[in-house]
Amino acid sequence: HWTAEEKQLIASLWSKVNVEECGAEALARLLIVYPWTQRFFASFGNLSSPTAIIGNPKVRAHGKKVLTSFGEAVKNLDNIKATYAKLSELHCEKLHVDPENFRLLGDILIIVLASHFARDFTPACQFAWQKLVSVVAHALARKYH
Ligand code: ZNH
Repeated sequence: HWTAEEKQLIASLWSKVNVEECGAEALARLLIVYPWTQRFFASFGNLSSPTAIIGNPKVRAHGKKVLTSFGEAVKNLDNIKATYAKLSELHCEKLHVDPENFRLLGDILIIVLASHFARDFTPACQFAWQKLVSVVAHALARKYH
């Protein structure tokens, strides 16, 4: 269900993304803008202020891990459900992350990409990425019942 143009827009933007930088920024923004998401990361140490969150090495490392994993969707656009079957189980059964949080993180990722790649982030590019973060959120939420 992807057009050739959408695939191209996604791949070309992704090729410019620094997963370490953008992953760290996206997760830090999630924890700052939606502070209740901090409860999943009690083991990450000091999350007491925006500065602490941005400077927290565990937040950075986990942000990179999550965005790297997001890259699997980019590489497997036609097979996203299967790609995240195991991760969906993990988030549902072990981590108990409310799937609403996948949508929140997706929206934040869009903001991070738009702010880093303003010129490339055309409305058509945004459309393709909104679609992608929505498909990823659905795939991750799939094993919830
Ligand atoms: Zn998550 C983990 C991915 C979202 C929470 N994650 C994780 C991992 C991965 C991921 C890959 C690792 C696994 C293993 O180790 O095996 N995520 C992901 C993705 C996404 C996500 C792709 C989207 C896009 N998460 C999310 C959210 C949240 C979360 C939104 C909340 C808020 N995760 C989580 C946790 C964990 C994880 C808590 C665990 C951590 C530790 O280390 O402990």
